[in-house]
Amino acid sequence: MSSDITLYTWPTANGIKASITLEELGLPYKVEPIDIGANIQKQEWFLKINPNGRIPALTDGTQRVFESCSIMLYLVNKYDTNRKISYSPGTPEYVEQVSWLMFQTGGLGPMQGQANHFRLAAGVRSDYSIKRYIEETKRLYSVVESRLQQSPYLAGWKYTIADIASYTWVRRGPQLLEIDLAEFPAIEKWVDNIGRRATVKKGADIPHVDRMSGQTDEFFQNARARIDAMTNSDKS
Ligand SMILES: N[C@@H](CCC(=O)N[C@@H](CS)C(=O)NCC(=O)O)C(=O)O
Repeated sequence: MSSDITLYTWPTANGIKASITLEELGLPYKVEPIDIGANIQKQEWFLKINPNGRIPALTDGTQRVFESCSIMLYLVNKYDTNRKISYSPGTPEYVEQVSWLMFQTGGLGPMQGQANHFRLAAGVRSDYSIKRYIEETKRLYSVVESRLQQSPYLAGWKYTIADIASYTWVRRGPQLLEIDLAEFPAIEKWVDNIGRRATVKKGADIPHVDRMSGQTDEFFQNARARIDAMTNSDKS
């Protein structure tokens, strides 16, 4: 099947969901780097592709697709005819796969995103928000842990886009938020296994950006220390 795919992206948790999916499917695609630090995603031309002004977005010929999980579903529904990383529409496993995708896009992503923001990047210190969002992130991890205690992958017995969607968030959460993965042994094993895939390694580095791939433990320690040095701004 022919494709004319351009991926507009940046190497973030949402961005790499799309590039890992494309790598898994072995599809040819062009990459248009969108530096979100320079607000390229808010430019007029980009809003025509994603009216929400965020990455990732994708075009396939004249078709535009935005929202990372929507991009993943679009790609597998159209191109994963061998069902390498997806289940067939109309099957119970497909419904399970979509349920876990929605769990990620409606829960894990937004909650961990807020935890990351308040713990590492905010302009004020809010102890209430830090506690609320880290606790909610950990609660969501415990939901993933329970599921992975029952089956090796989120949608069942096969590695699918449902795993990719949550993996891209969970792989960095512990480092960013000081979450001890020893509390979540099934997640730890699942993250290690997925992270070893050559396709995942390649997709997680698209586009390659030195300042993103060079973020070390020290970088995140410094970010947390900046917040800790502020006075808590919550009103009681
Ligand atoms: N629900 C959206 C979220 C996309 C999103 O928040 N992308 C972030 C990067 S991970 C972004 O573009 N941030 C820049 C901005 O908010 O302007 C999706 O899954 O695609």
